[in-house]
Amino acid sequence: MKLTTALLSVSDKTGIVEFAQALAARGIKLLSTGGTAALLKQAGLAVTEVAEHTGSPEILDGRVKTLHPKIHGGLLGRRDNAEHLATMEKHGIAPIDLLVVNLYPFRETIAKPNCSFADAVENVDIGGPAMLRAAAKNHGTPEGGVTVVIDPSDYAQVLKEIDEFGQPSYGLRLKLAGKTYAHTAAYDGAIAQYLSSLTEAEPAQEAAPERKMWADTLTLQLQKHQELRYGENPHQKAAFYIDPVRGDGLLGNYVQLQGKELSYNNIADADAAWECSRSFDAPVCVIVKHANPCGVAVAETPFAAYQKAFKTDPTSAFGGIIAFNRTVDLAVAEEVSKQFMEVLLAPDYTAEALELLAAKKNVRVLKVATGKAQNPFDVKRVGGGWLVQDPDAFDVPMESLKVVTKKQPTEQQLKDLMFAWKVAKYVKSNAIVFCADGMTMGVGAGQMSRLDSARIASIKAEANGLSLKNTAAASDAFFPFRDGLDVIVAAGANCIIQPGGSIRDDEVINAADEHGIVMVYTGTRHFRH
Ligand code: 93A
Repeated sequence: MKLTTALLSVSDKTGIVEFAQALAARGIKLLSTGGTAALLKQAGLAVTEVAEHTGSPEILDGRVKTLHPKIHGGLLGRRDNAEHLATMEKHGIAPIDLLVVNLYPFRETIAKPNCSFADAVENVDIGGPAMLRAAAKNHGTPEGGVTVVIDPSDYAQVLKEIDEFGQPSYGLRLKLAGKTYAHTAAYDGAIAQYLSSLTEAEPAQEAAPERKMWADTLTLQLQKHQELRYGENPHQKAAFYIDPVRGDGLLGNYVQLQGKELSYNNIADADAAWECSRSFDAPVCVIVKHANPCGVAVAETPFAAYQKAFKTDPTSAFGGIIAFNRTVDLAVAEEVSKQFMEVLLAPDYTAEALELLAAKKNVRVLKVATGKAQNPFDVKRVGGGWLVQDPDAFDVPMESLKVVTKKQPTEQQLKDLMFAWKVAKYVKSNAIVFCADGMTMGVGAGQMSRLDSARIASIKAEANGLSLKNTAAASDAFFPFRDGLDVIVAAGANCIIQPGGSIRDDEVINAADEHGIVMVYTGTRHFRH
């Protein structure tokens, strides 16, 4: 089948003139709506306006431009159905083989700080999605069908296949049809989300309406980034999707320089390591196993940071994910290569470091973006739904710490406490973290009782030959009783940081005073599940 007619109606006019020129050069007739037609005519192209084609003018401020049987019949009539073709002939409906549409910029409009309700509503495209859905439905059969294009980055491929086959292949038509419905679904989702975020009466006002923090409807537009060999376990199928609208996570923010394909668990752990490492300003090394840091340290250099972080728990670090917030040079690459690691993350690598790492073919080496931006929200799947929350983006400033014991902290203790607190935020609850001199000395993670997390942290420290004497300890949430604190002090800590807020705070403060240690409150907790 040869393409005869294309309809072009685009708000984002990127590349449209060149694309239309290429279509015209291939003898394809161009139909177009007002603004698009004007632009194409300006470029010297022969274009028939949709209004002229249908015999109906654009009316109602452009709200009705393409909603006409001559357009929708041209898009929907089946090319392999004699009755359809006869009906089209009878009503003077010419087939439209190629539809190029992108929609009124609804999302961009409502993202503007002063967007009025009227502006938002006028940017709800009706005719565009109707045509898109019609064309995508009629993508046809291997013999022929309608090609639908919403994304200027697909123009080149469409032209290539027209040249090769006379019309885009069935495979491409199918793919573009799927992409189109994903797009219209997300578009309508954004409108639903906007409308359901408005608090009553607002629509009548001229000013930008006030929106609820959490709309009644939430839409996520996810794009498949990569298929994974399997999920958390080999019997689970899995894929990695990115959120192109809001994505600020690891997804979409890394380049894999070498190594085996990332696995499901690699991505989850790498994300945890990356999140933690980029929350530090000083050179840091974070080693993660099963989503928990098993060694974190800051130092003058990434090399020294790694040596310290590794010492925390060399056994757990085996097969871990290692993240840096500084360039990895040859010395660091040599040092980390002494152990078995799954993934290495850093903002950059020197050429010598990469050369050395190349010998370790299996190690996945990722170059990651730095900076402190966060995902705008966290999502967690539960039976029958999703839990959605703000990310835990709060970092307590040192000035806000409240000393609750008789004993005041030294400057060094304050530094250690702040470090311990920062790390505890990235350890699964219940989290107890012992630190000294910018290094984790014992990490107790993910226990159902805070007391057990404290015990585990000290058992691990001992097993790794580290003394907890005069360390700083962080607890991600308050102590419900004094017993957890007693265990921490018995292990050797001389200062503790915790949120406070238990009904037994007095009992816990008295215990700290009794032990003659320092305790500071943050006022915020960092549960992480
Ligand atoms: O207002 S509409 O919903 N009514 C329509 O019938 C219609 N047909 C196409 N908007 C409509 N469009 C949209 O106009 C397209 O989706 C495209 O975004 C835009 C292109 O208009 P112009 O060519 O005048 O710039």
